[in-house]
Amino acid sequence: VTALAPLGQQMAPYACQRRTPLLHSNQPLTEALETLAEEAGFSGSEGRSLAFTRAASVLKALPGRLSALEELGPLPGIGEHSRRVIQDVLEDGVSVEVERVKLSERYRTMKLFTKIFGVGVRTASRWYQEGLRTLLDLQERNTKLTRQQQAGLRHYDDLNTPVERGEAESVGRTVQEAVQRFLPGASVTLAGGFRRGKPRGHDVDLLLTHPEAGREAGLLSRLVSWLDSQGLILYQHSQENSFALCEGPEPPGSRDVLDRFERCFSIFRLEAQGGPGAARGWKAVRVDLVVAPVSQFPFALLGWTGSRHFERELRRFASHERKMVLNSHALYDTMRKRFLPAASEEEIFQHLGLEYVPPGQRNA
Ligand code: 8DG
Ligand code: MN
Ligand code: MN
Repeated sequence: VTALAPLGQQMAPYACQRRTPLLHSNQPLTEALETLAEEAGFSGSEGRSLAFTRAASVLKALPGRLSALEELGPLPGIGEHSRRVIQDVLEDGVSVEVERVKLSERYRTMKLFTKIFGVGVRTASRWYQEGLRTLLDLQERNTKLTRQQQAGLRHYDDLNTPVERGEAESVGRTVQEAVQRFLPGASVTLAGGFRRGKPRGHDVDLLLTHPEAGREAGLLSRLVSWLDSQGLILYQHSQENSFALCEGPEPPGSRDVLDRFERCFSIFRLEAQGGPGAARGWKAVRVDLVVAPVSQFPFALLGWTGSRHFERELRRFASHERKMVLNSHALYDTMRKRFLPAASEEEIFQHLGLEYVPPGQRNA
């Protein structure tokens, strides 16, 4: 790319065809666009939300700092509205529209409520309509809460304090040691944002498997009971495996359904590592535990490494460009009517005819 060529000249249309590092040069622009994406999501405008997310994701993959809108050239995936926001931030340092959103009562309340573990946009929105505005309101008006939401509220501050990498590794070691008691040879892999190189995150995503097929069955419930008996679990909600590959060569269903591994959404009681929480001696940390049979492990690893936008783009690419269905269990070729097995993430990219993107470059 020469100095005169537009910065975005070589930009491929799908995020899974690009390398997106963790750190990039257009933070103020992507923050503005992601605020609007979030706000659109709060309003139930999924399409608009996706458009802002796509635009932000394109900027994250630019090789340098954008200083004028013209440098973008005719980039795919950046619409009129996003261009206007970019221009405002470039010219004035801020976008009036974004600042207005950030100050609005609705946005602030939705943010407060959706930061409760177990509260999604629909619930938060209903509470807002009912006139609730603060966490105290929820308690004083005896709002009906699920067990998960009660735990989320009880540990609100801890769960909204970022998990540091050291803490994530400590949780990983604890789980690894516990797993060895029940299933020697099983492995525990740190996925999610930490695998993409993030120094901190909102939870710890751990993927469990065993090199011999079938040995992993039943592992999760024994593991969680033991951790619980040790006083390490503050909340847990487990789900059994409901994926039936053995039912026959049915293609996976809808593209965006949650995967169906045996899994556990939990809150761990982590002994303090120093830093905030050290005075009290422990800190509540969100942990997702997922068990995959070894034949599905590469798909699970790819699916649970994220980012969410990178995953969405991989699936969109597979379906629109390759007539294949990708999820966290398998890759299915709808033309040849067969599953495409893979022993590594690299092989999945090969099946899709994509250049391999290492985890650290999936921060789309
Ligand atoms: P963060 O925790 O630091 O905020 O970032 P993250 O690690 O990228 O986000 P995440 O919300 O923990 O999601 C990690 C990946 O897990 C993401 O690519 C989506 C994937 N994932 C699934 N199924 C499910 C599911 O049922 N629930 C959640 N929360 N994530 C899932 O494949
Ligand atoms: Mn995560
Ligand atoms: Mn997670």
